[in-house]
Amino acid sequence: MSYKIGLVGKPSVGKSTLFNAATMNDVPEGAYPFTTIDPSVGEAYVRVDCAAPEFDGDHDCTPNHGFCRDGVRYVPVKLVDVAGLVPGAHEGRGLGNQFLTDLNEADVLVHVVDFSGTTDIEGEQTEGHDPREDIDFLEEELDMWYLDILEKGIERYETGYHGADGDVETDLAEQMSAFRTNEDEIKQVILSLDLELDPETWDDEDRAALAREIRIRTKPMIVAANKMDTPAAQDNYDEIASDPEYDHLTVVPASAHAEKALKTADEQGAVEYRPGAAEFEIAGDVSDEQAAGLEQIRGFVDDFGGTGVQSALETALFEEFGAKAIFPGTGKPRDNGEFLQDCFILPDDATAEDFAYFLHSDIGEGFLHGIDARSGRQVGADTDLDHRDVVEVVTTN
Ligand SMILES: Nc1nc2c(ncn2[C@@H]2O[C@H](COP(=O)(O)OP(=O)(O)OP(=O)(O)O)[C@@H](O)[C@H]2O)c(=O)[nH]1
Ligand SMILES: [Mg+2]
Repeated sequence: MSYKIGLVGKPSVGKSTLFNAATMNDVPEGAYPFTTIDPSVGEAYVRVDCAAPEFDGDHDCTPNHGFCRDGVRYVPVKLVDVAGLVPGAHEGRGLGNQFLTDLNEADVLVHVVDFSGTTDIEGEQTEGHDPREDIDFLEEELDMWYLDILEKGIERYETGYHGADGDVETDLAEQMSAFRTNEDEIKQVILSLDLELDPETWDDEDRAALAREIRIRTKPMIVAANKMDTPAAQDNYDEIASDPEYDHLTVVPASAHAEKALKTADEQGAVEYRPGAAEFEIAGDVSDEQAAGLEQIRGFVDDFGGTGVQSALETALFEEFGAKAIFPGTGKPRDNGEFLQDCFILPDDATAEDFAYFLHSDIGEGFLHGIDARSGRQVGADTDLDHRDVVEVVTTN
């Protein structure tokens, strides 16, 4: 079981390029709309500082999944490259709304936006396009999609056999269950907007506000400001990052091209580059042309603390969605040399007992207490675990 991060956005913004850079896959990339039709799922990684160096003996860890490089664990997550969305997608425009459904399978979304302004709202080549339009349209498109389904839920409530005697949140939650919401959440949202629990009292604006609020709660999303290797993108980024209208969004500057180039050069031995790092070194013989290209990337990577591809995925999962990484173990290597083989991603609010259940239902049922491997202290069932905790679970069986 691993988390799924979805890449969304209009066509030609670089979703597939970012997907390839993160997963080292080779799905088609193209400067024309709808290069991607069917979604691809690949294995990407999120970085977690490895706990191994903190324990006696400084043993190397032996990851079962992913890998560890220079003290940084790369923990697998699923990345989904979805087809491009154009305005009106919720009504079937472009490739229609099939992939709106694909989006529901993602735990968190990265909205890839072309900050260079060289593609229009439909993904065709242009110049001077304002990326703000893209940010707005995608939010609106998702909101319209939610509104359609909300309206169906209201109809269901109004025409249901219970008439208007049942609870509206029950019907809405059922209609919107694909969004992974529930009655409690729907009720909370209705009340938080100062609305009554009676759809007859809601006007169009109330319904739209309700759909938007449910979307915000159930579709955590950040923006990856892509193509930041171009001067136009850097200007747009400076402007939008300081625009109060966009304060509600986390915007991570990124260059999928730079990440791909560095990873490829690392594989070829031309540079030493640890994916996501803020620096790299030229290690082998490189042609003058390659050296010039790498120096251009260096300028960008220095300014923005990396290519942004790794940080976009990590910001989405750890900050926007809310997750933490937990290592099961005692802090000592096994006799066979295995050490800190696993690093699991859990929801932000997971307790020691949740962690036990996550490992296995038998472990959860037999849970006695946990032991924090760093301090040797016992941790009770309800203790909230912290990011990067190393925990041994003690059970009755
Ligand atoms: N300068 C620059 N160009 C990029 C970058 N990432 C992608 N591109 C270019 O943008 C164009 C579109 O890239 P794709 O990855 O096919 O875009 P997409 O969002 O998957 O497009 P659809 O599949 O049509 O929705 C290609 O020409 C890429 O080379 C980047 O970081 N910098
Ligand atoms: Mg694509």
